[in-house]
Amino acid sequence: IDEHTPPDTLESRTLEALAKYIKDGEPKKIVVMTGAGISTSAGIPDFRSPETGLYANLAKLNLPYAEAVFDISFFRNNPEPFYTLAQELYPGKYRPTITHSFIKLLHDKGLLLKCFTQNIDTLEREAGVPGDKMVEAHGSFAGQKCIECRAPYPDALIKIAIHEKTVPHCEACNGLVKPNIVFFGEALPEEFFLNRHLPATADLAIVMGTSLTVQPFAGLPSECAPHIPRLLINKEVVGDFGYRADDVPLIGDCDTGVRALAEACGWLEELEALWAQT
Ligand code: CNA
Repeated sequence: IDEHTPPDTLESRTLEALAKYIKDGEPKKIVVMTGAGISTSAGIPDFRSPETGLYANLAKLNLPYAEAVFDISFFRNNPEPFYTLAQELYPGKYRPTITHSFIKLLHDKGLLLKCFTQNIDTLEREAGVPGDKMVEAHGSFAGQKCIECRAPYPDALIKIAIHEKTVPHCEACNGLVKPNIVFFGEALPEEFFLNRHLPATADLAIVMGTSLTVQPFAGLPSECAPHIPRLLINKEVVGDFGYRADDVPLIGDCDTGVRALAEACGWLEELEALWAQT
């Protein structure tokens, strides 16, 4: 696709044309796909941003490679690095960003088919997006269990362990306890597989704040129907964005991008008011 290739569905590959498409009432089933980049302005570091990302700051944990901190076989033998990091990622101390509120606004307008997130911080829910509109593809910190006997472990005790940076063990079998977030080497939750056909039925896709490097999530935007517009709001071009006639890349910060889109749709005041309530 070069700049002379005409789009199929939009009038042009611009934010204005996309806003017109939305205002004309064309999309009724929007699929949103998000990653750590929508939460960085809340104060939660992502993985892969150079300098500020977690992977760039793991040297102090003495890992063989950065991803090891979230690798189930590494965790079995060496859970301390994960529990050192868990304190930084643990929900409860962060406020949703205006990007999270934008997803809630889409829901309020009856346009949100589903929000697929890779994030484990639950900020979409805290912004008011109902649980049945969410697919938390990599699980979340809501709940934890023993990796051996699968016995659930009490919330109150894991909070203490994470706060004190100690490693919690199962009360029944003394196995390691792990929050219900999906590590490398573990299966994704069933809800991901039950919903992964939805991008193919959407009439607009919005992808925000993800490097699209973790499979199978990274394949979701490619499953959208070929003629539907796909908006990318991200600091860098990712995945197969730009290869389709109706791809609109908005390269930059998510919060700035959703404000620009809301403004172009005439929703900015509503969005700011919604965010102010969070
Ligand atoms: P990633 O690989 O760290 O990529 C983040 C992407 O977002 C990169 O392309 C950045 O350029 C981009 N980005 C960062 N900040 C912004 C911003 N303000 N505006 C626009 N773009 C931005 O993260 P992914 O989510 O793609 O990787 C998947 C992993 C990260 C999942 O398994 C998550 O569980 C995991 N993770 C989640 C959190 C969280 O829950 N908040 C935090 C850190 C990592």
